Amino acid sequence: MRVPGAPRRLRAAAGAAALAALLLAGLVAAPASAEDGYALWLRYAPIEAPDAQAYRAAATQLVAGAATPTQAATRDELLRGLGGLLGAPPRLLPYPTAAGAIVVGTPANSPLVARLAPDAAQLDREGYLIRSVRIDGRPGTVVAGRDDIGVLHGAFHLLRLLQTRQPLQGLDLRESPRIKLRVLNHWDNLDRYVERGYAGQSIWDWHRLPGWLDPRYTDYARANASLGLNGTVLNNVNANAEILAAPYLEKVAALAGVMRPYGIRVYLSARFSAPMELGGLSTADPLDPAVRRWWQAKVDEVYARIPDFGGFLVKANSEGQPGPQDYGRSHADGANLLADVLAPHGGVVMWRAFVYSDEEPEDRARQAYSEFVPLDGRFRDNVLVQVKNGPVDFQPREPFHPMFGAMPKTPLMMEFQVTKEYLGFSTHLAYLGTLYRETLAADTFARGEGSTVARVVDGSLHGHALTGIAGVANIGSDRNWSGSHFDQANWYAFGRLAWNPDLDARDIAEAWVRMTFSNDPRVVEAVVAMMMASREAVVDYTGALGLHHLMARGHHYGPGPWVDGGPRADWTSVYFHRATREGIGFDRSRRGSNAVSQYAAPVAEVFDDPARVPEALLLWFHHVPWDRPMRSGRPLWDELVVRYDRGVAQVAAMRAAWDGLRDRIDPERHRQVAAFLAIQEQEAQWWRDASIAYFQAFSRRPLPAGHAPPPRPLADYEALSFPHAPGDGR
Ligand code: GCW
Repeated sequence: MRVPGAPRRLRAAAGAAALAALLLAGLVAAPASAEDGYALWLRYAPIEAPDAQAYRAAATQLVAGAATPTQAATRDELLRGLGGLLGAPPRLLPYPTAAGAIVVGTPANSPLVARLAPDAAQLDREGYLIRSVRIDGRPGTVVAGRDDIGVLHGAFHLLRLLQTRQPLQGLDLRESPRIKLRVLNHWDNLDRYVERGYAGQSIWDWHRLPGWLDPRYTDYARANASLGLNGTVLNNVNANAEILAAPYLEKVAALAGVMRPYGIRVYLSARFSAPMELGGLSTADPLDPAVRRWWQAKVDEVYARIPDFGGFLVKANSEGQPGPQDYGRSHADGANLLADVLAPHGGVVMWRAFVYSDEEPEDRARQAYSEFVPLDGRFRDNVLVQVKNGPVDFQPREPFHPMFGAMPKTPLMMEFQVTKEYLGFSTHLAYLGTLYRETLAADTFARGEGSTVARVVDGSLHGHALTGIAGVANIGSDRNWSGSHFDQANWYAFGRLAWNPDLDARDIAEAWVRMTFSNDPRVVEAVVAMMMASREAVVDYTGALGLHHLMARGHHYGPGPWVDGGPRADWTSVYFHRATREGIGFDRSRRGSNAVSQYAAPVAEVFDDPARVPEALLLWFHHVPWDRPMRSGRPLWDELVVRYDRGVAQVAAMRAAWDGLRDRIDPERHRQVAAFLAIQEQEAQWWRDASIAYFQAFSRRPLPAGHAPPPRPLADYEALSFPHAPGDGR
């Protein structure tokens, strides 16, 4: 280290001190900056020779303003990203002087961008274009948006091109988000407990806010912006009213300040009874004038602190949460009350449709539709109804929710679960890009063929400009953010699909692998193959052919097909699988609960017919005999057993594939993934054994040849208890 101008002895001392400081930083940083997963898909690892040369030539200079915090964030990200990828950052200049310049900005804030990409002024909000251009006769690249945030998104896309080794020549890309509100939902409590969270504590350190702004918040915002996400709901839908109290609003405002430069707005889950808990009112009746006044004042207070506050997410009259029905009012009355007070500020209400009656009800899968569809047309313009992807609850496989397509006058927001409550927590490798795409690509037939769920959600089917998509976050305080390296891919896939719901799950997986692990073709091929097969493996070993809700009670860890009794039938497994000596499956056909009738006619007909329903959904819609012949020619029982074993075998295959990559992946991440895959294999086997032991007591059929009987009696599996399994609701 050179310390110019200092006397020699001092210089040596300063040098030693600096060296010590560096070493110390190195010691502290080394384990952290090793491949511990913190960097997510923004690792910016050096591009290998000989490719590096071409990329360096295409990124010699950077012309980027820093007049606003967003511009500064964009410039810094490019310097950081290109610096990492190319070994040294490009020169930052006010005007290009050589070939290979990258020019970023909007036509409004950069005369050069106005000259190179005047059409950027016509882009959609948050959109961007990336184009190969000539600047004074020399080749260069322009990244332009109509607004600063668009430019930031474009910068991340440009970095992705390098990270995934795509050429920087001949570019002509134009991107805009298909869905307006692209948000994460954190089920985070104020004491940092995360409901259904498997990645440590909440990322929000409420106690130290607003004084301490953990740098992790900025990295969170960067990661989300890199995907094009633009909102985050900070607290659990099972909400504590306290989040709306002044001291917490101050903390929320501090977080909003960190998110703002990255184009991320904050939202809060509002507890419907907050006027009573915080305001001391005797009612939370949405039609009561005092209640309305309370919300009005509260919302004004929120906006005084956070002028770009996004709005409220509400879980009402669901699983014991308070709501308008407590006062004989409808979901529309409740949502509209909040919508009215938010509207003058530009805020929205995201009103959840995950409801089912407190009493012993009709088929649980039917209830949200029954309650909400009659309300179509009764919600204010700034209300979105947020619907889970399927009609029960984030199961490894569900049909698409029948509300999609059935409420043409109401913007329906998609809610996916990114955290894997039902797909093995954080230790099982299950890539959800395929699950998300399966739902988004499903055809509702609401307006004839081609009425996909994606088109309901992006507003194009029914002409809505206000549109939204939410993902229940899998983010926590764990160093690797998501509890496992592979769960980062689900955050990534959700974000990419929120931007463009028609993207291909495999392409997303491939980009993620290249950015997160390696561009080595052997790694890319093997890991993408693992990911693409992984979700189906979970379906197979937890219960295929349309079985659902078979997990253990409460914490939902491990198998529990025997779960029965307790406070309500529709929280048990037996309610959903309906196994008897004769057969298995929930009859939702016209002869049964008639849930099929909630789908548009062409879909209903297919689902209603056991011969035409996709086998993957057979037992969701039908109760059929154990010996029913399946397409494979095997009887149903044999087919189920074959699927259980196929799921376990797939996990074994993933382990073998991963082992084969030992020399091609950094040891730290390789070791953890390998250990988690071993856990997954054990647990897949456990699911398989316990489920077969249980269902065989009904089917009374032998296992097909070559399939081993469960090693232990059913009672042993039933006796297992995990009182401290993570993430339970409370
Ligand atoms: O999936 C279930 C979970 C609950 C959750 C609820 C919901 C936040 O088991 O923990 O509560 O759904 O989505 O509201």
